Amino acid sequence: MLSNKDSAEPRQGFFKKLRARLNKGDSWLTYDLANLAPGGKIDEDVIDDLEAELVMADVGIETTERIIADLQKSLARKELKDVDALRDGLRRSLTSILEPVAAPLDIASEHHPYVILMVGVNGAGKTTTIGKLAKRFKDQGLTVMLAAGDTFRAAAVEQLQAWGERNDVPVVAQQPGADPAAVIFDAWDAARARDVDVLLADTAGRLQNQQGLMDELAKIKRVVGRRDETAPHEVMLVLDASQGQNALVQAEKFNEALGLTGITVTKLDGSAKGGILLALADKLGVPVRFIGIGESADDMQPFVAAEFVDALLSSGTP
Ligand SMILES: Nc1nc2c(ncn2[C@@H]2O[C@H](COP(=O)(O)OP(=O)(O)OP(=O)(O)O)[C@@H](O)[C@H]2O)c(=O)[nH]1
Ligand SMILES: [Mg+2]
Repeated sequence: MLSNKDSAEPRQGFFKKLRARLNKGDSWLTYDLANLAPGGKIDEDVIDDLEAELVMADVGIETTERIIADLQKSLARKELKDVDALRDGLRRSLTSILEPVAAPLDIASEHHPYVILMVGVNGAGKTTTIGKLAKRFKDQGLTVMLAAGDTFRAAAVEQLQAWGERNDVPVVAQQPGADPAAVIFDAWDAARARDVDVLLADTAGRLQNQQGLMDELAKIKRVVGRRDETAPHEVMLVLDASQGQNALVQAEKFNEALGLTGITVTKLDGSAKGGILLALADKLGVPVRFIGIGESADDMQPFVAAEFVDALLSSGTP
């Protein structure tokens, strides 16, 4: 197995940026914790207020209930003596929800090429994520090829080619309007001929309720499978965190249509509070591979549950 190796240093820098950028540096959880319990005493009222905060932060009602039930048990056992104890309880609960989906993407070397099919709604960050991944894989010593499977949007091919040039990786493209399945099929042949390690396939954005376009993705998946029945090895959904609970609906529908194997959550640097990751983990259970906190290639790193919870619980100014 060739794995995604990350040195500690960029990781530290990423955590600082994540903490500073998530919800614009405002730690809604800790800020509110101190405010919710001004006298420092934790009681049912504080837990009720916290419940409302979690729901508003995109955690969703059912997942919030799960977290609140955990805290109520601790309260009944008289374990929540003060705000610190409440924060520790929250940390345990959030980590236990996120830990199971924090499974890094492993590029298995027996698949040549290892095919990653990128899907998602318009503007979620698919093409940018491909560019960032191309750089990451190249830096790890893997050879990479990109397939311009978005033949629909006028500038999509140029956008992918720009990432290809920047990272010095080849891009397989056809004319606008070409059948995306054919583009990706041909790209597979080119990748195999050149003994490329990873083939990253872009697709056009589409809404989860556009049945014809969802069927098109299923076709792409089938067609790639004709060359290598184990491909695509990763069907990765890209989700824009600022879409809140709607991102969960997207994830459920794309999962039904395609059987997702991984998710990348982008735009955690905007107004997003990040609660959507808890909802995704709890309700869907598909591994969250990467999180994105900006437009540059360094602004995306593998998802680490404990680190993310730390960013939620600590304020932006260390
Ligand atoms: N702030 C921020 N912007 C991002 C992030 N990821 C992507 N973007 C920006 O989001 C915009 C859309 O990204 P694309 O990669 O073109 O999205 P797409 O899913 O390929 O879009 P379509 O091909 O139109 O469906 C671009 O301006 C990106 O730079 C992120 O993590 N943070
Ligand atoms: Mg795109």
